[in-house]
Amino acid sequence: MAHVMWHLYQFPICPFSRKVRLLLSEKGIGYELVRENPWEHREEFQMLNPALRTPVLTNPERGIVLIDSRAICEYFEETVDKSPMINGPATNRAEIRRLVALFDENFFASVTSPLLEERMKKRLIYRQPPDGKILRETIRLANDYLDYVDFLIDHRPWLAGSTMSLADLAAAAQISVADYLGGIDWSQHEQARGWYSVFKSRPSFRPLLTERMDVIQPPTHYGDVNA
Ligand SMILES: N[C@@H](CCC(=O)N[C@@H](CS)C(=O)NCC(=O)O)C(=O)O
Repeated sequence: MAHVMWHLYQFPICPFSRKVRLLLSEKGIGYELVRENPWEHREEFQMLNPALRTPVLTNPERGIVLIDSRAICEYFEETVDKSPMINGPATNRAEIRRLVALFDENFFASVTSPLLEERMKKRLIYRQPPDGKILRETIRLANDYLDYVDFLIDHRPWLAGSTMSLADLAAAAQISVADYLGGIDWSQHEQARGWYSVFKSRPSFRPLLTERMDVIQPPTHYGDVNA
């Protein structure tokens, strides 16, 4: 691997860190992981990012600190030509950005965030059982998003158009975390499953699928590239 100069502060099932990791790998940029549980409010981390959120990407040699997955992705999109991820004519770039926002904002708020709360934070921080009613509701909402992915993939090879883009990376990052936390029922979603299985076998995705959160285990199909 090339000389590593980037350090990514993250935890294994942070969806925004996953999006950044997918983008860095697709662009061929080496990085090292630094494990950070943002809810622990570590003082050094708070000095780095007062918002106390992951991902944070630093380059100590060059004195660079990048914060917020969108800012980070756009930084590399603007500085590295390889594998453009917000590409095509302006209308296509707008479509990519629409779908990135749909997954980063809406899917995260309705599905990933409640799953992280119920299955991870209640276990690790509050020592409480998950709320079954909330879990059922998130699975139902995730299903609506997968219906929409089925619809998109019926009309185009990739989510935003004819080539892979940041929209695919953002969606796969959120969906993979929801899948890890048992929030995805793939049974009725042939097109979404086909699109996702292409991702699962990409070299950029493989390392993510083998990492585990202590205590919280994913369902058996999660890491299986043939599932
Ligand atoms: N808009 C931010 C969102 C980052 C975010 O919400 N990160 C979560 C983890 S997935 C976090 O650090 N939450 C603080 C906490 O859990 O205490 C981005 O795109 O980077």
